[in-house]
Amino acid sequence: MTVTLSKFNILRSGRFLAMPVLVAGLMLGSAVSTKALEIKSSDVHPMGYPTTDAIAYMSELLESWTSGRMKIKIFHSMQLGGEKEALEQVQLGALEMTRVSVGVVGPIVEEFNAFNLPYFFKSTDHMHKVVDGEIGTSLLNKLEAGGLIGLGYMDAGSRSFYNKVRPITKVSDLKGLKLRVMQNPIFVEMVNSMGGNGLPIAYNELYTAMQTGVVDGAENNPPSYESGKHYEVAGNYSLTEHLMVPEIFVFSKKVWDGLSALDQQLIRKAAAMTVTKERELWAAREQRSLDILRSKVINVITEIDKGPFIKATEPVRMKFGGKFADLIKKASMVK
Ligand code: GTR
Repeated sequence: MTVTLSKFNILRSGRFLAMPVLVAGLMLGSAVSTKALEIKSSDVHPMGYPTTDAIAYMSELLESWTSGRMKIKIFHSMQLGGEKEALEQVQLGALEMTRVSVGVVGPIVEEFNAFNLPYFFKSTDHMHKVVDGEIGTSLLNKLEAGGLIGLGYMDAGSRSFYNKVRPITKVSDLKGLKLRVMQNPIFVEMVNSMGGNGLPIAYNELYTAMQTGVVDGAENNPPSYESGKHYEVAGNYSLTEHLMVPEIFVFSKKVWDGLSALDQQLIRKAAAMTVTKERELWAAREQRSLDILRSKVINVITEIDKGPFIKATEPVRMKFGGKFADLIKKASMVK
């Protein structure tokens, strides 16, 4: 009698009420859909990186909610090649999901290039408010026309230059340096505007390109520079923080359209929780990567006067941002 009563009390307390409701919804779901679904998802990063670990968490959520009926198989560490190819595979429906940088999404939905402009976001907080708000949501929706379902934005910090020739402390230090960029013309012009030579190369070819001297260096955030061991071949890292490009994870519309409404809902719910998880993992990893780099006596240059870098890249913002003047204005007003 006492036991029954206390159970009843627990169920009545607001804190626990959500759980039975969710479970009931999911049980209804398994009655509706019994089709097993293994979602293949690719990432250029290894396991243990915030993005891959976040997708592993998403898999755990889906598995537990559906008693193993739905799960994600992660193809990490560039097993499926670069990001441009992964996006193409997802568009074709050969791959269900991928996590890529917004940097390579510009060629599919042009407006994403607003987020790819140098020194565009004012801070991480500003970026979160833009991508999580009306602007970010409307861009995710536009992906549908390109055969992709946008599931959410993840953090990727700020990108900075590294190279094996000399430390960059001022704009003129870029002169003549061959620097790899992501495959999007905006980034080539960004490097060129600062006096360097920007070369678009896929991420999976970058380490070798630096090692063999095809390029002198590249640019990325601390976790990628550290986890990709790029410091082994390009030891001068200067925190110019010229780009704050978010990550995105997308689902194949071709596959999505064949899923039950409930499965779509479960994926959306898991995706929202995955975004939060990745951002927590990211914050911790960014600091840890900088600590690891310093412990390896990598030349991390933090004292950079960003003013001249912002000025040098103004023509790039003018040239590529002109088309999205309204979006840019709206984003700059987001508080
Ligand atoms: C990383 C990002 C990857 C990839 C890579 C690159 O920061 O997480 O998705 O875009 O940069 O430079 O290609």
